[in-house]
Amino acid sequence: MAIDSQTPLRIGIVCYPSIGGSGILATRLGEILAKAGHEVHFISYEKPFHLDLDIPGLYFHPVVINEYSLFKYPDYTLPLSVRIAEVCETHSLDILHVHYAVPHATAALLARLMMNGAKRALIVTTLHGTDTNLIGQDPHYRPIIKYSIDHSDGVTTVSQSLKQQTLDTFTVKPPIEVIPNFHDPKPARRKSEAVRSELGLREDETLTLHMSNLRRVKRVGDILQALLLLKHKDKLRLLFLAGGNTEELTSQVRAFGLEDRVLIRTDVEDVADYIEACDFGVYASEQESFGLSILETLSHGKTVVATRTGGIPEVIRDSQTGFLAPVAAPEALASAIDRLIEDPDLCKRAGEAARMDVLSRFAGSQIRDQYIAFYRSLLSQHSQTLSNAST
Ligand code: GMT
Repeated sequence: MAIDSQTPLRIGIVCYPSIGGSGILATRLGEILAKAGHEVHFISYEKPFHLDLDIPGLYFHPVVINEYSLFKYPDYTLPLSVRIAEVCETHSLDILHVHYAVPHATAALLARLMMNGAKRALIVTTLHGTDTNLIGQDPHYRPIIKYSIDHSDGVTTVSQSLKQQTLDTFTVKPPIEVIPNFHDPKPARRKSEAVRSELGLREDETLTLHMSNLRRVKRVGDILQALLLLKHKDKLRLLFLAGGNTEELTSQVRAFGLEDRVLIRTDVEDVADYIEACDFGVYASEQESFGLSILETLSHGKTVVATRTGGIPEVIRDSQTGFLAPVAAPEALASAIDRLIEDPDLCKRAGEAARMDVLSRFAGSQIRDQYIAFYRSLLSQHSQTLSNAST
């Protein structure tokens, strides 16, 4: 059956449910697709963090993983593919949108093999970075990543930079569509003064914020070194909203003698409260396909000092909405931070420009419509191919 431009779609979403850019993005996308009247089915080993199942048209299908002593290593891809096939058949999905080629697109392709005869959901694979710049470099995974990308019906990347990296890494067959991430800021629940007082900030202190799952690629040590190099070190406090293991960060802070300058919070749910309470953000990643935390910071009207790498220059307009520095150059980070401490008006102006820029380029409704248009164009090409084959 041909799907006209008004028919609501039935969409499956496969993502990692944990806190992390790709899972957050997939969750928010599913929610706004459901709010726009589409039927959305999440498939994962756990309910994605923050997924609001009270939204009509939104469903969650858990993947059950049993352990067998025969398997030395627990397997996820096979039960995931069985679940995908079940959900595709039971709910007649039009689109299966998988976040990551491996293992999600691979499982979707296996599911397709199992469903011979049933309506074929088109597989859309969104690459978030790891498939290309981490596992894509491993010869033991590379061929299956390329296979999973090549056999997807549509492929998207979250930035132009990741598209180029993907093309340089694999000679992939399907054209790649760039659809950036989005963020609609939530209002803070607490007043900034209350948050600053909870953090023990003096009135004249500037607060900068860094949010990430602390992995080596985030180079948080460079941020600490930048702090040591500041002219105005005594006026700045740095707040980490951290996921992952904070042990290494804590010992680095101690080794640098920065205990009175650095605050670390983990498992924070009311992120908006802390972003609203800060003056600007700071990010020192070595590689970042997009930088969803940066976008989140900018969306609250806070400018950002960050490294010029990957997709970051597509998110930040240098010297307008934020300030870019080379990777692994703490002195450049320090001079950008000093400038913002010295010139609070510049900090506020750049933050306001950032808020407006996010609204005009990265609003949820705009990016949702880009995905819907992409899904519909694939469906219409597919029905054209079927009708050509039958004549
Ligand atoms: O980098 C992370 O901490 C998480 C990772 C993920 O897989 O969720 O983030 C990747 O995807 C995000 C959403 O598209 C991007 O905003 C991040 O830039 C990207 N991380 C890297 O490229 C290192």
